[in-house]
Amino acid sequence: LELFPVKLTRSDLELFYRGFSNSTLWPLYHDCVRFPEYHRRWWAPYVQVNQRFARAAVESAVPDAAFWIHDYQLQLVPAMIRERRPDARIGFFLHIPFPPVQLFAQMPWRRQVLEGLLGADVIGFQTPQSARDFAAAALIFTEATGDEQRLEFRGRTIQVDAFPISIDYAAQVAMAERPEVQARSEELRDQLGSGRALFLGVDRLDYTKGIDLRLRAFETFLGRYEDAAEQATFVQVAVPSREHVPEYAEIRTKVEQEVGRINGAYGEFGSSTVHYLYRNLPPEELSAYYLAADVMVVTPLRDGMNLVAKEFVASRVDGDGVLLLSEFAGAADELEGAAIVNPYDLDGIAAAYDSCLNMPPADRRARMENLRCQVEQNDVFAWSSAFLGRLFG
Ligand code: ADQ
Repeated sequence: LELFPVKLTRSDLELFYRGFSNSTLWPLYHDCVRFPEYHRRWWAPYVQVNQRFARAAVESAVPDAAFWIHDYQLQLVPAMIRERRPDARIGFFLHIPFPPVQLFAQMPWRRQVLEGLLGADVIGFQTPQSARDFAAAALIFTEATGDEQRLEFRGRTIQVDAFPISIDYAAQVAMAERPEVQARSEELRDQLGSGRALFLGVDRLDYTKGIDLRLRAFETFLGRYEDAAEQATFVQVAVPSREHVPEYAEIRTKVEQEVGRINGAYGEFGSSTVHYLYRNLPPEELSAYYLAADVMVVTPLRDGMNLVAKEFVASRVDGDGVLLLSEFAGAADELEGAAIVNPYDLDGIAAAYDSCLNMPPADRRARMENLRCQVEQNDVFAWSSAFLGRLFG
């Protein structure tokens, strides 16, 4: 494998990355849970950086190379490569949701973005809904014709479909089976104190992940159910992310205030009710946390897929543990056996915390077995074969 870096300047980082990619596209594509900003001074660098990637890809590729372009930062690259290599096979995969037409319509450069993507032969999404939303937008805002799965555009046929991404299941299992990971998991459980249930959240610290709301729901849960504070602990592991984007600084403050408030009200000397780690953890350590949890709480307001949910499932080599999953994560389309919640419904989440804790062990195990089968069969290798099979098929 050879890598060819494409250099970004400080100004690209500001305008292309923090600006157009993460303050325009990211919120727009996640249900506008924050206000997307539209600035011409961000759009121009987005076009330029995409040009630079397209040029670098073509220059480093052998004559009959195929191209596989990933994610929202590079949506113009397919058409830019197509211009230079009209006969190339080009695939594009979007890792985040594609928004409904009513929201996508906001974007001043909607036609250009769609035409950029339509340079590909296969355009892949995480869910059938995103694939449908994209096709609908292309039919409305460009001269493309066709249906949800096959579009005709400027004399070419473009296939549109869902390819739900996944994880390396076998590698995750092997890690969870390592004696030092098992020992670490035991140690984490011991530190909690006997009989205490562990709720776990693991996310990039992003406002789409619903971390603040799930903590507020935990506060509601503690207030509503007798002895809940003695029986349950919440561990939230949050990876620092996009700290220079103002909305990310804001969500961090919100989460940290919530943690402080819960511990102020419910913590005891020497034992907190919520444990909050703002850092990256090594994969083995993360695996030990997954293995130690009673309830894995994955409640994004909107998420393309969510690999944490799948990593948790694969790590449960003991066949136990409950996955509480937002209906707005792509993973909810696939993962039958998870307990599903509406991440906006605080009372609903609080009630789900209680029912997850009290789920009969046989039910819990049956659900987990079902979940593990699904992730095992649909691992990341199945995902890439499905996509590439379509591209070369
Ligand atoms: P993300 O939004 O980053 O990905 P996710 O799919 O959950 O979300 O992946 C997060 C990754 O970060 C996981 O592999 C997880 O193990 C790791 N991670 C989380 N917390 C960590 C910590 N404290 N320390 C170390 N590692 C940590 C985007 C989309 C998703 C989509 C993926 C893949 O937003 O919807 O599933 O791409 O397509």
